[in-house]
Amino acid sequence: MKYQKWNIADRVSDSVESALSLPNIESTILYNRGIDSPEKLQEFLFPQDQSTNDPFLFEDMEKVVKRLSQALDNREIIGIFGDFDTDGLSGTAVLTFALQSLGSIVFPYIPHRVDEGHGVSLNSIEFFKDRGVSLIITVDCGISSIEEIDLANKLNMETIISDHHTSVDVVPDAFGVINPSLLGSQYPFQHLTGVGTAFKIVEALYSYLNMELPPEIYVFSAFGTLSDVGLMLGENRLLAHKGLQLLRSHEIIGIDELIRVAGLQKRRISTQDMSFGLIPRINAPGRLSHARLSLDLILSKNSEEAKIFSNEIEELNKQRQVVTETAMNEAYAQIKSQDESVIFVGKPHWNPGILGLIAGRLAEEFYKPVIAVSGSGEILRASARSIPDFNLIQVLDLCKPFFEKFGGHPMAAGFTIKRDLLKDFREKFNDVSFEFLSNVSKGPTLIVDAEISPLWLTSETLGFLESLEPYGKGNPEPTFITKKFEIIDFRQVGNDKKHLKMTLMFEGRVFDAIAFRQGNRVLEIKNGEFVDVVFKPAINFWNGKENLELIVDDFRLTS
Ligand SMILES: [Mn+2]
Repeated sequence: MKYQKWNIADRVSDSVESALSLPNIESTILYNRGIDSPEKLQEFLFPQDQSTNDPFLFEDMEKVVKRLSQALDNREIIGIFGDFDTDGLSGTAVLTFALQSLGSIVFPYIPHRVDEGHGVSLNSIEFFKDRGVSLIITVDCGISSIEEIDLANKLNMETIISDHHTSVDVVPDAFGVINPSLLGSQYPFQHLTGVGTAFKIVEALYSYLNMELPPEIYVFSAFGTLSDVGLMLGENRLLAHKGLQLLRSHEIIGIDELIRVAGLQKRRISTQDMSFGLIPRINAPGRLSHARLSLDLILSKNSEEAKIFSNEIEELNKQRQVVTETAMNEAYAQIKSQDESVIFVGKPHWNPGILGLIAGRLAEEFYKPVIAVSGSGEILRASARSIPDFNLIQVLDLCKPFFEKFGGHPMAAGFTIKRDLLKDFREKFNDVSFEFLSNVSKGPTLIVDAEISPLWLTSETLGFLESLEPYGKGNPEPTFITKKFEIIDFRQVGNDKKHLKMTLMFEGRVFDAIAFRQGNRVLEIKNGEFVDVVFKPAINFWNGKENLELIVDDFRLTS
């Protein structure tokens, strides 16, 4: 992408360098992530169980754990209701696996994305009742399901809510609520994900029963933690880090099958493999058919069955890619005729499950707020994605009378709207956005960790960079700049010549570089010219060989 501004961090002083006992570039990268003492360094590089918070700091945890242990003693049937994205699915897997391992009969329930939508569904309450459930636990949702939990109460089922979403209304009348974002929560780490919150319940229960947590619990937790764009520090970093490590070394039938169909190497699974390889596959069934398939795979204990599930998921993921690509091309055609400061795209036939993907990609590419709409009935569905400093929820809130339903975060939201109101809403949204956008910068800023010579990249320094994983918010993947690379070759690659591949030379050494989705910038460069390149180093496995490749964020001709 072409960035408006490059922001290159200063190198650290000698005193930081000697405090961390690491060379200057390494120290600079760590300092940029708030690490300035040996203690912080130790905790960051080797997150330990001891550094997590006591789960009993949640106000309701003690009574929740006692209730669960009573349910185990009385052989009660337990229902788990989880959201349909990777966070909710992995949280459902954590609770289901943990309780089944303790001998419980558990019925997990995942709602259909379009037919049932977010939050506890009335269908599920009936489903649980029919199966003799007496205790329901929600995962990654529930904090605004007042009516549904009232119904459960009426049918003599008790509910434990585990959620990490902030509630705007009154809290439902549940037996217990575990939620780090609850107003007045005493729990010290507010950034837990849905699965992280479910993990804390399991951690508390197992410690109450004096038992060790099975490795599966950590592995499942890593998925939701990495997929929900929470802060990748503190307990989230521990869960993702430990989960990844255990995944590399333990057999977990369902996940192993997913790794196989994705063509990844289990022993070297990285954050990127998770974010771009496994998590999109886990999300695919929920987008195109039913997320239940992914839960069945994650929890599968039979490799024949897991093979069938993972092949089905692979097929759905391929479909998801095709459907998204087609829709993206239709969206580009619509954008051509727009010059507003916000982007509207839509087609009646777009699958509602991919609207968020489309809006997200366009927002990133055009650096504008985007609304993607679909539906052929009277009620249309829409997903909206934003850019930093433009608070979608605030803007949409000013358009509230137009919506049937609406919700989300400052960066991502969704709503349903009557077809006849779409045109007026669009005008209103444009007007309101115009004011808000006057305070937002016109282009994104690229944050660069350090200027380096690419000769700095050795197996040793690449190993150091690997030790900083998992990346995420608060701990972004290290990004570097090298000035004055000579272009010795370049070409467009991929479908529709989407990407730009470059061969670059620096002090006599040659480097492969790829700029994803920047094929259209081919006219900016010529062989023999010099460019300043912002990139992330990556190791590429090809034909059994490891190659260094520079993943290019942006480039400019050297001035
Ligand atoms: Mn979540």
